Amino acid sequence: MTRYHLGLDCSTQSLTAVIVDAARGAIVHRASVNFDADLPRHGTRQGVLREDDSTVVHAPPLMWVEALELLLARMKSDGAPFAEVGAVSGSGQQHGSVYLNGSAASTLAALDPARSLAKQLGGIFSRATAPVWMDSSTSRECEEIARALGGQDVVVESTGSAACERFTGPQIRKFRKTSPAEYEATTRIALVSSFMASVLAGRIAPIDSGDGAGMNLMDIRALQWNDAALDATAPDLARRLPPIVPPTTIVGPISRWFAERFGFRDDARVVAWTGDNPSSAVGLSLIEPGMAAVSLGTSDTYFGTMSACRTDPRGEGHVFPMPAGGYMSLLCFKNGSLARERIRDAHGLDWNGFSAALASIPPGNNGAIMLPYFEPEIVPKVFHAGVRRFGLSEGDAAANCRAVVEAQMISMRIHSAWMGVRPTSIRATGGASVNREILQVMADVLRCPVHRCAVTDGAALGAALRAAHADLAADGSAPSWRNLVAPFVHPASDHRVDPRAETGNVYDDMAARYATIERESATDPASDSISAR
Ligand code: ADP
Ligand code: XUL
Repeated sequence: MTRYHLGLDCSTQSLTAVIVDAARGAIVHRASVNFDADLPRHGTRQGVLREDDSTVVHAPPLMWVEALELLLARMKSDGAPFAEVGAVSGSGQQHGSVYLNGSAASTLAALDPARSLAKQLGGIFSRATAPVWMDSSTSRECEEIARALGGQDVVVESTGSAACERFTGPQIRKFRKTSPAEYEATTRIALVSSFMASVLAGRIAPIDSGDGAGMNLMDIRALQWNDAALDATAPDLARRLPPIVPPTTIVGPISRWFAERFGFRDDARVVAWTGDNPSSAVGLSLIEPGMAAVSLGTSDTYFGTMSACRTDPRGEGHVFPMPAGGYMSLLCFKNGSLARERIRDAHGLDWNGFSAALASIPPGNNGAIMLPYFEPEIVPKVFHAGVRRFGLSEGDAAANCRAVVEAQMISMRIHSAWMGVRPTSIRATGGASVNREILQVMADVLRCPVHRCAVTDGAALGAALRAAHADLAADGSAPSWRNLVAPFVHPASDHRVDPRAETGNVYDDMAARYATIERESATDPASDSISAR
């Protein structure tokens, strides 16, 4: 009797597990391993290894393998119901790549349950570390790939994203240029997601189209490798890549190593893993077109769902196929909580003081505007940090609190317009979503109700729900996505913030002005006031 489904999320700093009972709509078990604290021998800080050149950021894949063994061992001793798990899936931090040598497939297929995973898998890598999404050392390779393909417009249109430093293709190109012998010794290149699925299934797993879209190598419409992109990236790349499959593909039964070691059933299914963002979209119940979510974390991200594939002509946003069908878009704003904290601290406030100050000034901030680039920005691309203020004095606490939040929400509105979908509601998550005043500005600027979600571990939850969907479908009783995810979205108690009618068209005018200022300052950095604060 199988009742449960296991989802894992191998993120930057931790490996997290969630077991769901889909029939009851309940999470029955949760656990997590923190890479720095639990596996200190790998010497990571915040899950990664940095070279002196801070643009190079890698992580050891063997650490993720050890984390998997440690996590499942802890869960077993806590009584996790592994014998009743029908299927397992997972998600990984996107873009990171793992390089495997010729011994990988046979080693994975013959793991000895009496010995630890890490001891047996140490020899399967042709590159000891995996470049991860925080690595930004491939600007030259991005230029070379874009030039070979006929320009960034062509890259966006064919792969769904502009050639980006952290994306896998540019990373592979750099590896081939700097370490040609190791590239020659590489027989398979995996993503973090497909690597972890390979370990679980005891065979080289395919790459799912959701995570494949984060490589600058996949045709975003055909959902297959794009030959021109492969040729522009590195020689003989096609034979080093596994096939691309739909996100709910069953890779095979779980490897005997896991069955014997932890008591999984021999026929428990491993479902293809995907990227953490497509998986989070499921965990946040974004399964129909026109839905949107905003995560207000260290950085702010905006997810939107679309029925058809539409790409961002400016090359700022990314498009990934969704596990539940259709596509999702992703925008990543680096100056999120970081920028809000800088203003809060500059004026000696706590969050209550910040919120009160923000609320003391009317929407539109009496015409004051800030471009909040405390750090170089991803959307829009701003290479040099520098806050710009227009009609805004740096010492005015209240006006600065309102200005930073209005700027962030207006920027989301402007830079998500290419998606061509006006959301009817937005789910808010992440640390700053507890702040009602910030959500009020979001609702007013984006002109729709904002629901605060209590979902944490959204990527692992999404993985468990994908495992459930694929497993039930394979048994001939595919549930509707809507019914499957609905019980898991618990709105927080004070969950809904509506746009206020009295705001009127203040933000239509302000968005137009903001867009002009943003455009002009991209070409001419002169402004009323540029400062580092
Ligand atoms: P991440 O997952 O990226 O580490 P979180 O989603 O945990 O980030 O969010 C952490 C951020 O939430 C902190 O950086 C902090 O600035 C912000 N935060 C926490 N409480 C509040 C609040 N009441 N108002 C605004 N921001 C808050
Ligand atoms: C998305 C991105 C990150 C990683 C790590 O493009 O780089 O969100 O997926 O979470």
